Amino acid sequence: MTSNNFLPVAIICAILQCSDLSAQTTVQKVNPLLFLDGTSVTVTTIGCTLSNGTSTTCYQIVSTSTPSDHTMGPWCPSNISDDATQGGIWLENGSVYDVDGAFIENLSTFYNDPTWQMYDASTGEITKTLTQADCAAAANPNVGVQYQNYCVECLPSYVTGLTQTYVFPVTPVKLTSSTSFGMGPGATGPSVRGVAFNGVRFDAPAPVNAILGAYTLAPFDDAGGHINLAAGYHYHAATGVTTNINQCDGHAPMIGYALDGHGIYAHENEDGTSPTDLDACFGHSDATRGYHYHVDEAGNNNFINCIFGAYVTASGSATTVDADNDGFSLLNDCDDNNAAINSNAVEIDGNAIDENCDGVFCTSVSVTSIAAANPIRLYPNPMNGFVLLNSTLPILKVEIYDIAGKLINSKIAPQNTIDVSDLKSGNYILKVHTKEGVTNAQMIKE
Ligand SMILES: [Ca+2]
Ligand SMILES: [Ca+2]
Ligand SMILES: [Ca+2]
Ligand SMILES: [Ca+2]
Ligand SMILES: [Zn+2]
Ligand SMILES: [Zn+2]
Repeated sequence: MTSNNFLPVAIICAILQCSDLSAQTTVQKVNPLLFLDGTSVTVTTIGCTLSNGTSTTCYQIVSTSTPSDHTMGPWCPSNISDDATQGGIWLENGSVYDVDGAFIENLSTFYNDPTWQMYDASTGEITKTLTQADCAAAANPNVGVQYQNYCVECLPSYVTGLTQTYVFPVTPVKLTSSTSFGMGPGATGPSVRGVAFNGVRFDAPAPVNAILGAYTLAPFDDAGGHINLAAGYHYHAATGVTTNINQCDGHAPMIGYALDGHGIYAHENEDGTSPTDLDACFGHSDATRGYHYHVDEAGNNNFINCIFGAYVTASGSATTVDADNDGFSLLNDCDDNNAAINSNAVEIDGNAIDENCDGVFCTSVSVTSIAAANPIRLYPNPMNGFVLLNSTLPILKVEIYDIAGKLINSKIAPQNTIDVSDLKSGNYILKVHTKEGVTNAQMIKE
């Protein structure tokens, strides 16, 4: 055989798109350990059948749709004098608007329609749903005239006891063609887009036109979520409030999993750019993450457009497996086919492998502070107005120190949200006290 029989590498690569080959061959499994511990999310392993006919193993997530990493609400302000902290957001035409009192006051101008009058002109009081019956009646596209000009908010207390179940293949399978989401013309796939690490779903776009057509407004909170009586709390926009897993290479942070088991990442990379090579579903591949999605911009009331992976069509009975015999069952192992990968493994830099199953492919990421007993996650980081703390233990006290070690502020028994809007730009150390001890976390204020 002579070298004439070989096509020059450049030509082969032009045909096969060599640069994509390694990206296409990387397949990242679903990591069950990334779902936030607690009572609101339960993960089990079950047998399942995928849309391509394959029988395989799946993770089943049962969620109460109660985020443990941020508070829910507020949605509707009470008076047109209220500021943005007393209301949520509205998504219109690609932009995110604060639903403060002024937004409600100006609705007739905003939508150029004098029928909008959602407040009492003499008191400034905003007309909003006040009971579960109001919520049920007004959060309905065929809302009656009596609920026109209502700001609709359904409260968490209306949906206690509700659970949602989501099933992901442990190993995602990319198909040669995409599946459109359910509930649309010609659609066969699921309707839910994916699930955040807190167990709350990324839902189909909110039916904004029907909502507006009824002269109602059903705002989202600052995390992009609101409640309906059937689905409970759910997201329509990714605003960066839920748990982010920051990447080692500046790629957009991971925010959850799509229902086909492929990872979902934020819209923007750390430098503010967004990928330019996304397919029709909003997915692409790289050598580290394999095939994955980037969500749409928050203002578009959208996450991803379709799925390219096989989705679960039937689920079977519970399984417990420790296929690689490393002492970590599939439920607690991010790769149950490799005994060198588990929560006790040592992270190795410079590869696309998350050896220790913490969701990060390298030894250090600036925004995650790990103490042995109690990892504390801060996000967003850098932040501007507030910081959210994710701790597995109740937080007793948080102290904020400047870089010189001077105590700036101390908060006793805070909720998971701390207002840092009064801090100057710069680096700070947070000392987070729990009954198990103190964890230091670095925080950057923009
Ligand atoms: Ca194992
Ligand atoms: Ca393993
Ligand atoms: Ca890791
Ligand atoms: Ca690694
Ligand atoms: Zn909704
Ligand atoms: Zn990407």
